[in-house]
Formats: sequence, structure tokens, C-alpha cells
Amino acid sequence: MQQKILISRAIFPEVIAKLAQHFDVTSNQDDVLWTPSQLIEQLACKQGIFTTGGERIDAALLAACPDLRICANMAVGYNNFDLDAMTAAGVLGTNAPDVLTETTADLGFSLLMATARRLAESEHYLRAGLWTRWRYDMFIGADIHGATLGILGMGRIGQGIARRGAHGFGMKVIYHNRTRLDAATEADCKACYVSKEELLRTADHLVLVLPYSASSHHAIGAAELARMKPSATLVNIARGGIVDDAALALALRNRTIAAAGLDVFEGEPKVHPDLLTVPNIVLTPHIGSASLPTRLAMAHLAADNLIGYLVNKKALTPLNPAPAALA
Ligand code: 8YV
Repeated sequence: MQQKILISRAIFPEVIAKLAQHFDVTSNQDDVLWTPSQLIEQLACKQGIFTTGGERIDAALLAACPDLRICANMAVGYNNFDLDAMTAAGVLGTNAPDVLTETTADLGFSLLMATARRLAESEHYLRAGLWTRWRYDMFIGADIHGATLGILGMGRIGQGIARRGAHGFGMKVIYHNRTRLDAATEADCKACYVSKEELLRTADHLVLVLPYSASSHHAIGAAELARMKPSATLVNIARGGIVDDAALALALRNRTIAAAGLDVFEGEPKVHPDLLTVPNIVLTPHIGSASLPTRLAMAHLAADNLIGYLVNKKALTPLNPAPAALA
């Protein structure tokens, strides 16, 4: 009997067609946002699910879906997966790393530049018809070239941002990470390892690129913001919840730091109302990986993981040990 899979959100038609060559596919091209119980209903008797990063795969879902064998995320982050529960249930998780590294690093650097040079704030001013004359101090921002770029979380995307800063803009790059990079990678990124304390204290522009977990929840809160320079900027392209958004809004209002650029939010797509009223901020709706070639590559990788595992018994980018029966 043909294996069945569920694609939980709208996705490129060519990727659905590719999956349909191997599976009985149920797709969701109307992009209905299913509740957890609707998702469980849709998943009944299916062996695989194509997720896009927002769908929670937890013990309750796994217990209700005993036929499930693989969850393939079209995202590099996988904090929507309870990997321990998946391993215990014999369900493989896969993510979509590498294919989005450079595109997401581009967005991180774009946000850094827009934040430092106050692009959103000055555009709003112009659109509001307030630009009537030049002034020497109008929208004075911070320099990017030659400044100190701090990176918290130095994985592949963090390294991409470091390279852009060091090689393209002559920035001094410092970073903090759970583990220090090897010397060759540090040299390639021209990056120096520092403590989190020193990173906060000395960065002119701080970019957050660390994965979300219980231990990174509110890694940047009121205390950390207070340690940053009043002239510093902060960019979060990682995950909502890494920054305490209420504390950030207050710091921006009080000018404890100069400005922020956010692509991710606590509880997104809701945005903390105070972030919408502070002027010194650039806001984008989680578009880090949103270029056409990259989103296509991410979708193909998730599809190839489903095909690889369910048809050929080998996933391309597994996150947890493959269940013994299939290994
Ligand atoms: C995804 C992302 O588009 O890959 C990730 O981890 O944050 C983005 O590239 C997003 O997760 C989709 O929900």
C-alpha cells in the first residue's frame, strides 16, 4: 500500500508534485492554520509530515499518531519539535540546514545596516510629509564600516554575518558561543572569541543568531541590555523569546541602547504593542530565508528527507537517531 504523508501548510506546487510521485499526499494549499487537534486529525494513518516550523510536534501528537515515522521541517530551527519525545516514539526529525545560510546572513546584515542608519525611521518621516529641509543632525546614525560587530551564536549563519562584516566592511568581529570555533574558522571569519559580558559591553552592533531553547530564553533581557553601550544596536534574526521584547521596548524608549532590528518576535505573528510604538526600530515579519531560490531549496530538502527516509531508509539531514527498525 502506498505510504501517506501530510503537508501541513501551503507550499510550492512543484514540491507537492515531486512528493506525489512517491506518496499519497494530503496538502493544505488553502493554508488553513490547523489547531493541534485538527493537525492530529489530519495526520491520522499518515507515515510522514512536512512541517514549516510553526507546527508543534509533541508527546500528545505522537501518542495520537502511532503511524507517524518522520517529521521533515522546512526550517533550520526545530524548536517546534520535542526531539526527546520523538526519539522515544521512534519518530525521526529532520531540518533544512545549509541551504539558507547565506540568504539569512544577507538579511541579518541588511537589518544591521537598516538599524544603524535608521532607514525605517527616516522613511516614515519622509512618507509623513515631514521632510521640509536639510539639517546637519537629521537622522544621524552609527557607522557600520570599522565598527565592532558582536555575534551571539556563531553557527553557520553567524559565521556568514561575521564574514560580511569583516571582509566587506572592515569591521572588528567578536563573538560568543557555547563552544569556541577552531582556529581556521576564526581566521576565516576574522573573529575573536570573547565572554558574553565583554560582547555586551563592547559591541557597537550586536547580532543574535543562536538557536532557541530553554537555556537561551531571554538571553537578552533588561540586565543584558543595561550592559550594552547607549550607542549600540541590537539585531535578532534567531527566534522570538531569545530577547525579552518588553524589556527591549523599554530600553529603546529610554535610549539605553540606540536602536534595534527584529525579524523574530515572542509569540509571533503577534508583536509586543510597545515595539510598534517606539521609533528607533526596524521590524520585518520573519523573512530571514525569504528568497525564492532559498525557499525552494528548503522545500526540496524537506521533501528529499521524506523520500529519503520513507522510500530509501536514509534521511539527508536527520536530527535524532533513526529508529532501529529502519536503520
Ligand atoms: C523559516 C527559519 O522560514 O529556518 C528557520 O529556522 O526561521 C526560517 O527560515 C521559518 O522557520 C518558517 O517558520
